[in-house]
Amino acid sequence: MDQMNQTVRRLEDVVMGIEGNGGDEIGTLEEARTRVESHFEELRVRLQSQEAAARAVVETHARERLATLTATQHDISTWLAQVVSVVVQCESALSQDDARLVGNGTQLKKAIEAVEKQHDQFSQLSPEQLSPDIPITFTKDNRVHIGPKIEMRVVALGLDGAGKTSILFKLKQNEFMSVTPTIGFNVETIEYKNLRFNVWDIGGQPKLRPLWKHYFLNTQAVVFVVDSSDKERLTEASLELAKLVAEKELKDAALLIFANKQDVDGSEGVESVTEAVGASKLCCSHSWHLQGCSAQTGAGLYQGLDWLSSQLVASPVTTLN
Ligand code: G3D
Repeated sequence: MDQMNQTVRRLEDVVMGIEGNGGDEIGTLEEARTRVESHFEELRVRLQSQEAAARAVVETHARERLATLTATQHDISTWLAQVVSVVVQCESALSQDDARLVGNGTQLKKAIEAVEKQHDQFSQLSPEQLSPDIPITFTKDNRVHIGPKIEMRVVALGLDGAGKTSILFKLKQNEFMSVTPTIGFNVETIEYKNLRFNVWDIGGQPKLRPLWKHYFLNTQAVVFVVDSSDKERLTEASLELAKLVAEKELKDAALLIFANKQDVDGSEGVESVTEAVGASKLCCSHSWHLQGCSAQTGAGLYQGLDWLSSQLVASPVTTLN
């Protein structure tokens, strides 16, 4: 009976702990409610400021475009007036006698040349300039991007010989090239769907690795390349990966690990590379993905880029009129 009474008292305490005593003591339910409210209040405040920033970007974009269009309209009106005046000059020249026509010839030619030059300028207006569309894309952190392509800064890292440069060449030119080791860095731009990846391929030799951190500022994604056929160096790769994920400047960067050289006989598969480099444990603070690939055949490379774009872009390009 004692035990049962004790348990009943404890349960009463727990109920009171949850509900509060109706007086000064607030129960844990009320505390939890307050935490939920303040969490969503914070989200609302953050969303409101992100919305304000996005609106400002759109407004500025529209204002600048309208100002440019008005200036162009004005230029075209001036140009039209010049064309009319040149046409009138030409017509009156037709009724002149030959001697006067020859005398005025140089002057007329100059006027026509000036008009032709301006014509070149206006005929070069791009389809985007002649379209009212405002192509908007939202990034995952709710920033708005206007334009056909979103730029993404990516660094490609990994041990020397892992295949960074070969992957880049394959994506860039769609051909596997024999490469010379990267001494400093290569920068390549890879266009894929509505993204433009500016990729910094940084040399992976041990003496160059301390320099990697100088490339991290504003990096949105890291592509870490592992040679799946070089089992002996998987531990070394894992140590370098551990240093990368600990870098403050990369804390928000998405991490794509390419398990490269899958075409080589006897190379480690995706699961054993994941295990050997300890990816699940090391990378848990980042959004990460390990993709098997081959720079030689191209297999897996675009799946990797698809994953990267899904990490950056919240919605596909939409067009507003
Ligand atoms: P790095 O830029 O990471 O240092 P590289 O690496 O791109 O220079 O590649 C190192 C070597 O691996 C190169 O061979 C390259 O041809 C080869 N390689 C890269 N990717 C693959 C792949 O997917 N499959 C195969 N079979 N080989 C690959 P060499 O002989 O030129 O040193």
